Amino acid sequence: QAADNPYERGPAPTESSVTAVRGPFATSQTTVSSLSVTGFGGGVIYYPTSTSEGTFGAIAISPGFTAYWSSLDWLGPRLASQGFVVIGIETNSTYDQPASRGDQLLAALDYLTQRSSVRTRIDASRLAVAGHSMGGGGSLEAAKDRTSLQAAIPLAPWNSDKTWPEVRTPTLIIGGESDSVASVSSHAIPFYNSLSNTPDKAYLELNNASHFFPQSANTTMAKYMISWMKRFIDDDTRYDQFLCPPPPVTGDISDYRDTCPHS
Ligand code: 9J3
Ligand code: ZN
Repeated sequence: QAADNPYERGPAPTESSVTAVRGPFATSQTTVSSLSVTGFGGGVIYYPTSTSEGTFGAIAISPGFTAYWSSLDWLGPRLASQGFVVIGIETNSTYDQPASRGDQLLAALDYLTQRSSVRTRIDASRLAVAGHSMGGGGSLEAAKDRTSLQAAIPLAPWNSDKTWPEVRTPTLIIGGESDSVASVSSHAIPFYNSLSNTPDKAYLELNNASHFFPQSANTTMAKYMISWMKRFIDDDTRYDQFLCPPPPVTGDISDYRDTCPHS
């Protein structure tokens, strides 16, 4: 790791490394039974197998309404292999609303850093949340409730609360241009615009994508998630090249808004 940033993990990134199906770290995984935890419904932890680079930042991810972690599980190894401990959660009920999903994401982070079998592998000061749909709305709820979070990434987020001035966490919202369940005009874009106290924010819109884009492996989505998590969980400015200047609005990207340069 570089002497000037104790949080950097892994080699210098390239276009090929941030778009790869797997990053530089070999990973392991372990299932968390709902019976062994409180405040959320268990899930799966993915983590870099090696401890030779020290501790890692950690990310909790929630699925959407009626969905299970299995709907997003391609993200577990994808993110962990870049140098993060990831917990994909099950919710207490698949019908839980965004505010509850936010509380459950925070309970999962507390479990991960305080009680889980991988707790010694984690830097508990470097934590993030993400989620799909009501889980994305939940990631905004979690960031509102815990301003110490280092990054949030709502994916096709859904929430009846349209205003998020309480959030202080660097937030990347990813929306689908053709989402007819949580339309970007009623959800992702108003949420982005309302993040008035978040110095670092971005809005990535995926061309022609439906509400369910996070449920299949998506290279563009993964590239920007990895870059945002690295930049703000690890303070790793080597990833600024993928965020600022912003990508051109062409091909897979139908809109991109940002606050470059990032602080
Ligand atoms: O988590 C989601 O997929 C939320 C979208 C939804 O079904 O909202 C209807 C109330
Ligand atoms: Zn609000």
